[in-house]
Amino acid sequence: MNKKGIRNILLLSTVLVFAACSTLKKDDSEKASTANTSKSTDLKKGMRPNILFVLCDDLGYADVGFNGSKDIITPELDQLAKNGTIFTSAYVTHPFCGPSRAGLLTGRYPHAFGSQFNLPKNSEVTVGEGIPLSEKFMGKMLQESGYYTGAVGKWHLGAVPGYHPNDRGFDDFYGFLGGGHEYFPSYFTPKYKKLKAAGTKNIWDYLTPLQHNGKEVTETEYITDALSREAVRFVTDASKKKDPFFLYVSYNAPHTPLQAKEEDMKVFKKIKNKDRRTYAGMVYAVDRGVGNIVKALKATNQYENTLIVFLSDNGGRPDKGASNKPLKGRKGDTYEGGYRVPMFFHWPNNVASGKRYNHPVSALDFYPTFAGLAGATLPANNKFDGKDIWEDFSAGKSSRSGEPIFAMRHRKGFSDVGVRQDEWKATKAYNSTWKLFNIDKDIAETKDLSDQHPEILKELVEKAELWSKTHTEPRWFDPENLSKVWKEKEMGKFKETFKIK
Ligand SMILES: [Ca+2]
Repeated sequence: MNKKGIRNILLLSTVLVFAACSTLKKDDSEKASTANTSKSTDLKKGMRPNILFVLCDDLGYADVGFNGSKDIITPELDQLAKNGTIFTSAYVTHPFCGPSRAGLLTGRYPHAFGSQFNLPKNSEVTVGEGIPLSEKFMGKMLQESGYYTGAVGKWHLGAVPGYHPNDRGFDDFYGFLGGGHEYFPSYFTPKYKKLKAAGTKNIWDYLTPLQHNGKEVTETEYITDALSREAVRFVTDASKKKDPFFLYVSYNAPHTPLQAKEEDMKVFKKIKNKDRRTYAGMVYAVDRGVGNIVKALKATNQYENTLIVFLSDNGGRPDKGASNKPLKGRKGDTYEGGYRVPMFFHWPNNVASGKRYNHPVSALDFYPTFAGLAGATLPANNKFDGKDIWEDFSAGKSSRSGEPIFAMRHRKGFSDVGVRQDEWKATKAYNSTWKLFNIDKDIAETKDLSDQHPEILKELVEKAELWSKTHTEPRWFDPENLSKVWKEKEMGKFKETFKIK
């Protein structure tokens, strides 16, 4: 029997054994959910797939074909989603960029290590640090287990030595260190040179040259195309190595500035609104890029043994061309539109094709899940907030029955909170009172059920309050003047936050 056949039988039998066990012992799920276990380790020993992780920036829930977009077409992503499993209730750890990425790559809520705000612009001078070194990044964990690791695109997790992607577990890095970038080199390169020649200090991150492993490069392509090209290069290089690869492709698209290629905008002539048309062109460029990476995987005979994960780092901005429909709210919110994102898994013969997985999952789950698939060891010094979902996901079961997923965003003088648990969602947003929704029946958060189910609201709010005790003081603020409000209002004490009425 060939390797693939053995793998299929192994997978099927473990799924069956697990399904049988779960009906016998009720407390199994509790045992299996212990944060630091890595239950797919035995399941997958010796398989160690490549992991291609594609992250978009500020992509709206409704802005890909596989999630129902009618005007933006994404044929390559749709093909992968169709041959894989779509997650309809996938949450990131924060409704905006930096903390969301910090949570994703560390497997821990960013509030636990003071990274609940974005690193402000030019953080190399304004902050001078990055995500604390107490956190072992996912790239490092996989690198130590023998993976060849790469990061392409936006970093936003520290722009000084020690915090650079190459220092945090990525063998190869091509991209930029700030929170975003201009898209056309024909615009940003001369502008940067002019400022540099004039002796300007601290030139804005969005204009600085891209780099490869710390060395400045002269990029000539539209940035999304450039990042896709580099991902193809990495995948091709990786095919010559004996170990599997982990590639983190972190597109800055379709984050602002809204800039698309003419040819991509032409595809969307029918879209009247110019922002939406431009945004559509930007998403289309990502789609083309993913298509090219998939072609490279096939050409190098790695497609069959690569887990492809696609998601967005937070919700979209409707004021900048995005749509999160039918979700309420937008980037930055603890309404669903802020941090529930489009996502799929694709892996031939290992991830069910043509399926939807509707149970809630968190971006925190990637760390332990990937560790399980890689047979890697989870660092012992930290408590991981997510779980290895592989077996439950494969069996179509929830991984966190009765357990919540949190989000908290600090605003000027108050904090917004979201708590998702099973079919329930409790939200406190924009300084209003707490509300409760049955999110399975009411995805748009329209019917407040807090009067009908006060005990459920109480349980979720108490859990969120308990969670808030694990937070530490922010290491930096964005905007920086928020530090004043933070102190004056004693925001770290959450005095009003968990009062229900
Ligand atoms: Ca973002």
